[in-house]
Amino acid sequence: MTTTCLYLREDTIAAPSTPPGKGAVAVIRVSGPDAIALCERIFRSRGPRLSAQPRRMMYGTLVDPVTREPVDQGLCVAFPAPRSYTGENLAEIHTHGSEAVVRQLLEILYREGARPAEPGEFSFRAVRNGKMDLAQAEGVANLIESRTRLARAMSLRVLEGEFSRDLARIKDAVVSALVEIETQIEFPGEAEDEAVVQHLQERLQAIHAQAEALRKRSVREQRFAQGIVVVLAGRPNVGKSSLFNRLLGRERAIVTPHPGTTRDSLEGTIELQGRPVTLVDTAGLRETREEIEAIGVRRSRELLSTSHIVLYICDAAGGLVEEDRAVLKELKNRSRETRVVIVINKCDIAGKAWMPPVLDSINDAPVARASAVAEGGTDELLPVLEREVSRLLPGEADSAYLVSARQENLLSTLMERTAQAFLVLKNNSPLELAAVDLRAALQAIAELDGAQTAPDILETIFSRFCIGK
Ligand SMILES: Nc1nc2c(ncn2[C@@H]2O[C@H](COP(=O)(O)OP(=O)(O)OP(=O)(O)O)[C@@H](O)[C@H]2O)c(=O)[nH]1
Ligand SMILES: [Mg+2]
Repeated sequence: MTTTCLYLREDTIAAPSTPPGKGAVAVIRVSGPDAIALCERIFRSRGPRLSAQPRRMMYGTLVDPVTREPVDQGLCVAFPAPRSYTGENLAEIHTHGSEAVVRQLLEILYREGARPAEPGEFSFRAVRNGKMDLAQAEGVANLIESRTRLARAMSLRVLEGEFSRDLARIKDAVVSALVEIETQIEFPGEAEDEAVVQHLQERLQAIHAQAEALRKRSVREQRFAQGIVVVLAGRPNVGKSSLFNRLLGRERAIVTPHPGTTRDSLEGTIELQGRPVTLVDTAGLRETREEIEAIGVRRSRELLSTSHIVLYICDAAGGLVEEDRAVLKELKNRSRETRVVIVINKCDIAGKAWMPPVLDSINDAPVARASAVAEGGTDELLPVLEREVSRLLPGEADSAYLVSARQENLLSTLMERTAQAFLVLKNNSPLELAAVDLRAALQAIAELDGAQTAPDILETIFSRFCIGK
């Protein structure tokens, strides 16, 4: 039986909600039709039964109902359906944070009829029972994984339903436009047609603007988990490690006048305008027979195409040479998404008034002068880097949403299809074509809010969650 089948069952599930290992407290969650009755069988307290005191913590002893052996003392609370996280009967058992206690209680629960929960199955049930939509559930997963204040705020906004409300507004507008288009298709030839079509065109333009705004507010979660990755690369001795240290604000990497100083890549994290950035210093790119350096060079090349931004450094004396152009050309072929900034370092030697020789534009990369040693040496570079970083983590962080790659793709589809529908009307093409686009837009919305998401996709989404959530 596949996991998908398990997700779709309506039985009673149980799982630890706290991470494994020792801790002050461990929490076990049980959800499903028998959840509360099951906990009543193993929880003995002096007070009333669990079901008689919903949503109130009770103190008592957890007992194996078969052997009557006490397992631990703890707290129990019942959340009868529908007022629970999952929308089903749900109970929580709070025990001492001991692996032995948790293991034994789970064994008892499974023996007494509960099934081990799949990852994210509690949240899956919350979605199934209309407690939240799929977008909100993904917000929960992102919130749990948040490592920065910004990422947390952006996930919470999704979890609280702000994203879903924006989406619902677009959905309503698309549905009513589609109804109107279909009416036009069915009853053509009325006198006021032209005005109606004109009006529809304006509406579709507005819908597209809304979809575009939502897409722009949404930032992919990977970029926050790790930060924007900025790799400093270039030939040996151009000052990569010196600039790395300068941007980092401390002497992290070794700097010497000898080419080939850096062998291995080094990472450091900074924040640029509140956005997390991981700087990576790399070994200088050159042909070498030296074994360790050669490995470093290979690693540098790999890092280039997996980074978000490359600061490609040359020095003011040498500028960009043929080898540099070859590296940048290869990079362009390997990774279309990587942004390149060309940095001309050691401008202090060339003198303040020095301007780079006209560089023919390579990969449309912006060029910034710098000096790793002079005062104000990063004044030109920093704003360029900040601009590139903010392009990747766009929007005011205060109003942005953190989304998954899947959601990002669906939002792009929504944006493209609404644009298409608008163009169909603008170009006086057959209305049927606009209807096709709008239906595709609705499909994307349905996959975003979970109204219509295929079981295998649901499985992939929820398997990202921890067990017990
Ligand atoms: N005058 C001047 N010297 C610099 C500047 N940046 C680096 N240097 C010097 O250039 C030499 C090489 O600097 P590194 O930072 O080690 O260069 P690198 O690109 O990391 O070199 P590898 O690790 O060998 O690839 C050192 O002697 C630095 O002090 C600069 O902006 N101005
Ligand atoms: Mg170096």
